[in-house]
Amino acid sequence: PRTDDWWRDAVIYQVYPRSFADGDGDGTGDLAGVRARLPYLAELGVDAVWFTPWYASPMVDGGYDVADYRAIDPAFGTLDEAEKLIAEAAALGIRVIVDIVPNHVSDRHPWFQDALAAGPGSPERARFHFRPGRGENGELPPNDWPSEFSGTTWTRVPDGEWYLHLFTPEQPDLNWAHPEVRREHEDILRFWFERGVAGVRIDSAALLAKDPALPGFEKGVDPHPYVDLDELHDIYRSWRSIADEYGAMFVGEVWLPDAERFARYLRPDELHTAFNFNFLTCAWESKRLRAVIDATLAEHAPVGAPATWVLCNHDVTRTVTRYGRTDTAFDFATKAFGTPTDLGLGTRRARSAALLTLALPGSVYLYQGEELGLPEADIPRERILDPMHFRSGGTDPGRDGCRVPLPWAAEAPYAGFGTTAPGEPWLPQPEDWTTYAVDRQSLDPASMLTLYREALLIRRSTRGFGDGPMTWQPTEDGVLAFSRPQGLVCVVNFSARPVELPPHRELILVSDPLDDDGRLPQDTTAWIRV
Ligand code: TEU
Repeated sequence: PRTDDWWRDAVIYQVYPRSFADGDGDGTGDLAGVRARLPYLAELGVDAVWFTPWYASPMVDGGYDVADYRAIDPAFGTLDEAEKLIAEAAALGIRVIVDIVPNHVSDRHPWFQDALAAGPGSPERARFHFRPGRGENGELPPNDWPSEFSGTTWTRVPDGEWYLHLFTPEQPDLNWAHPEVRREHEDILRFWFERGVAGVRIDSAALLAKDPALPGFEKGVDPHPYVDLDELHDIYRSWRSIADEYGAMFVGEVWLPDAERFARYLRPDELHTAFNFNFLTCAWESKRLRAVIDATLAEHAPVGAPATWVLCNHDVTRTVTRYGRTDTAFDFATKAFGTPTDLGLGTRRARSAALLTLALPGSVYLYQGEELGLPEADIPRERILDPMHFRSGGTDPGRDGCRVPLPWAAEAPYAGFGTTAPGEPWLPQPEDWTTYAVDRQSLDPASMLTLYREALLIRRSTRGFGDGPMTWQPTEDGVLAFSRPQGLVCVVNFSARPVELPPHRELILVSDPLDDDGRLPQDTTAWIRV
């Protein structure tokens, strides 16, 4: 692999360790499982793997509640195994990205335990946001901030003080105005860079800093009391200088629809990249997608950062399910149980979207199972573990439906989730999961997996995809076409009218077969050379 700015056009595969592969047969994915499946990732052709948190954690929020940032959770393995994994991946040309969760810690983290024990006014409490309550006896929370997962953001401790948590009560927010909080995270970054990781994903990257007055929403949200505060940029500048010592990269989880504010995180001395959620949430619709692509490229160009293209992750409805719905846009607020979906249509669109995404300039994120065309699973209510579900009062299905253990082998128990011994997966796999199994798809030239393997091979071996400019070609309504360097053209037909491809073109790859007249059908993408 290239050692220079590899991340500018990389394909980065997201592993959710709990659900990727289970090496010890206890039904929970682990590092042994990942190590056993590294050849699969190499064959798929990805440049890097991003691991969602693998640290010691009570797993209240799938590991985003970290008790020790320098230890691997025992359910996943050991630090020694993580180091072996990083080395084995490197030997296959795959880089490792870890997930840092700076906004909060687990309530089991020693700092929070110390803060509880030390009491009001103590230096231990100063690392968090502890406040007296309002009302005569302090029985009301200090302000009215709503949690990211619905409900309040404040929990009261026995001595009467309240602490802030933007997510669950088991995830107390750190006070980023405290120098020890900054120092600790700089140490954690070095700890992982020293162990050979090539990059860091920054969780909830726009939420860390809070207005110290903690003004309630009744005072308005302009400026917002905790989203996108200016102080963040100073933090990321110092992080960048540490990453530069190691030649490592950052990808920020920056949920900010405003293009100008978003781009500030990507200035040359801040984060290298950030997830493009405007692309993820966009409907499958030609005009809107083109507008998002144009806005994305326009906002990245002035800061010199590459765009990222993301269709799916561990927080959102899986792509084939979303694209099979009447409303194909993604919105946390409208997520509901039992929304009808046409999986055939969704799959067709997801295939088309895969080739569109992989032809755009920048880096691409692929969430485990996306390459298998997995749908969102219906998790029986009594098996749901995601706190987002409970905190919504049971109305939101939560995120477990996109976190179901992967199917590897159609004939094996639990679809081969266990690499050495079968164990009942921590989330139930749907009945038809075996139809998506890796071994079955590997033998099927028309499978989603085969399409991804072919597309990634072509992308890697063809200069012109990934890096470099793109130019829109004139098309009819409902069709997008753009050219890349070396005469490569990507054509996407969203419309019911079949599209004639130019004569004398070489067809490189197509997401579904051309029609009998050699035209591109609806919801199909072609890569051609003219
Ligand atoms: O998600 C943060 C985030 O994206 C939320 O603010 C998002 O808006 C929310 O899911 C919907 O309201 C990250 C992780 O990706 C997620 O899995 C964690 O649960 C969360 O941080 C807390 O660490």
